[in-house]
Amino acid sequence: MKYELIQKSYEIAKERYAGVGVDADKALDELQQISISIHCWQADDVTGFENLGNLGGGGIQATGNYPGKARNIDEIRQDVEKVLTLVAGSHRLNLHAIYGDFQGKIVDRNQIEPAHFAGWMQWAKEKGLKLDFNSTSFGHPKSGDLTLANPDKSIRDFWIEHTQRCRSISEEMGKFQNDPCIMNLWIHDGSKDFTVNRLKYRQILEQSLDAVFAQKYLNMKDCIEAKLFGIGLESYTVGSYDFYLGYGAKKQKIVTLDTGHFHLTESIADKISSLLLFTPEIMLHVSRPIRWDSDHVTILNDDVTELAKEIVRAEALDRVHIGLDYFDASINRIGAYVVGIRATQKAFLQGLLEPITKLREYEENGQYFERLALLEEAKGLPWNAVWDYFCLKNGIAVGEKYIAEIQQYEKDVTGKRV
Ligand code: RNT
Ligand code: ZN
Repeated sequence: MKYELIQKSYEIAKERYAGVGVDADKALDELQQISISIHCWQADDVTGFENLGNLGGGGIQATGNYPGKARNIDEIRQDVEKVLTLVAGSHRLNLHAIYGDFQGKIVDRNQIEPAHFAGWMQWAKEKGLKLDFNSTSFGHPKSGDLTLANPDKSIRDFWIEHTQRCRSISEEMGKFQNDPCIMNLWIHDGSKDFTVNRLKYRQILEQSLDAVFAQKYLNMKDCIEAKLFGIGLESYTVGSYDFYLGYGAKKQKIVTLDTGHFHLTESIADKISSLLLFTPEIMLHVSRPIRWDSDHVTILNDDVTELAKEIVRAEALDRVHIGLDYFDASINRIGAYVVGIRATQKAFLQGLLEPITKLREYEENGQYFERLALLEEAKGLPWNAVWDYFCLKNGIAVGEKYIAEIQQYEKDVTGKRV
């Protein structure tokens, strides 16, 4: 599409939006400010770079064997750098503890240190990225079914030590980048079958978390992620939503909402306004569950747009951290990133372009037909012309143009990884 055409389409769209009381220029400025925390683990199917021998455990699973996955730190960085050329805005990279620079050495999880992430910090700074972090409970000889909630003190202490170290690494990252590092804590702890001591494991987890969070930090923020169930751990999840919502509200921790971690008919969007009242901030893991927590690539669907709209409606963009969490090993992984990031941005753009003043007015007047009609009409307003202009303004591929760029990268780079 020609430059002038995109520009012209935008001018027309802008006028159309002005007609329903929406300032498209302002929406563009706000979209520009939205950072997405890009998960590093789509690049290599959640493998990481430890030299410990992954013994499984953890209830998550990447499926597919599309060629070209990143095999080392340099390749992940190269892939992320490619992704950044195809998306607008300034973003963050979300690392897991298993992605440290261990230099071929065996560094167990209770031995990791900020030094193992110094290279990441330096590189991120050069690329204008901020870092976020995650402790890693899965894929380790001591993972089993229970980590922080394990009644065996030696195993539990191992994971407490790991998680404490992750917090201190996050603190160093936050200091280094002069912006708080958001550290997510998700553990898979649970049980395959009927569990009769449900309270016991939750009590243990509460105590472990208290120990983990005892140290106060200024340059990192903690968030805790609940889940409905994991593979092989279907009957009982120690860290359920009730558990973490309760813990988060009581201890003022950020609760992470992974869009794949709830019953499939549950609205994640509806949780935003409640969490905002009782917890300090919100962390999102935007994903796409198909029949279960399948971690398909995020796309622009109703779930994601509703979520984005609720955040914008609540004027909570400064209290919500937007992260992605999916891992599809069956398609081009760079493509998976770009589709998911762009979809998330489009969803927020739609939220920012919502004729909210008029909608609220209708609602307050009890004009429910009018509210419904405007919601319907708003779906068809020319948001995509605004989106194209956003891409143009940022000097990145407009529309489907990025497909060819990714194909080229596959030819030149990922396709040669065997
Ligand atoms: C698992 C959680 C968790 C992980 C990552 C790798 O169900 O969603 O966030 O996906 O930590
Ligand atoms: Zn998640």
